[in-house]
Amino acid sequence: MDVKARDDIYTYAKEWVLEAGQKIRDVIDEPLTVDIKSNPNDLVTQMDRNTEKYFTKKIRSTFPNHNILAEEGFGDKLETMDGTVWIIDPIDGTMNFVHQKRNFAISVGIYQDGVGEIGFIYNVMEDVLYHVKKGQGAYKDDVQLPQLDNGVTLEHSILLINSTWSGENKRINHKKVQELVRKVRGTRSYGSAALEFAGVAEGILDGYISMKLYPWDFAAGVILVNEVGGETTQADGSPLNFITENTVFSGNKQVTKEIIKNYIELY
Ligand code: 2AM
Ligand code: CA
Ligand code: CA
Ligand code: CA
Repeated sequence: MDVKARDDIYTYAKEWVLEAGQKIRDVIDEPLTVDIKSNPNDLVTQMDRNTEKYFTKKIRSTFPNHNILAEEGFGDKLETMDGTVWIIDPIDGTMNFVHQKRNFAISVGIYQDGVGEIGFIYNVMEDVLYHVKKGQGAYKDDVQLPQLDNGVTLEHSILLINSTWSGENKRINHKKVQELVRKVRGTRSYGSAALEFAGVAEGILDGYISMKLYPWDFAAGVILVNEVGGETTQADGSPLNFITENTVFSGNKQVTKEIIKNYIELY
């Protein structure tokens, strides 16, 4: 992507992310309409939809040639990552948004022909913005994030792992996962994939495993983690697919290598 064009897109995107966050904070104490999607724990609110609509409207009027992939269905039906693609999760961590009124994020990743160029993860209630332009450093607000310490071993790691590994349809060796949980120093689960990626990029969490994420959950996070020298793949080590759901595995390269080699057994 041309440097001037990228700076231009970055500037608009940053302004929209911050403004969308402000709009959410403005109404955080007002009553919510909570609807159920695929199952009783899969929630969506009018703020998820309103925030997504805010982005799609801005993008379509400012960059009519760009494509949009977004969770709540106001984007485009994409079959490829050709061209400029905005991948948007208007509220990542909706359950936290509903139950806690915190610990959720706006996630925006911008890709050019499949290459991640710009990423934003905005912790709305903390007003903390993680942002990255590929090759120009990853930042938490104004502070540049250092490269990950690839010397951290599994014994000294904090691993993010959510309950998706336990699903009956997930063909993963549960015994191995138990061994892994015992091996690491500690486990965590925050309930917002985007904030979990941000924690990995910040180096305060060493690895992240989820057996089910969609492109909008990881689009920005992947760019952020790459920029600090980490890596993100599917759980078997193969590249992520941006068109469908994925198993996802992210972290410093030492930890991901060791986990994939010794602890992930997929059938
Ligand atoms: P969401 O809040 O945008 O839906 C929770 O562990 C993380 O998984 C959140 O990032 C959440 O994103 C995502 N998530 C929630 N329900 C999901 C589902 N049914 N399938 C895939 N990801 C889901
Ligand atoms: Ca959702
Ligand atoms: Ca999400
Ligand atoms: Ca969401």
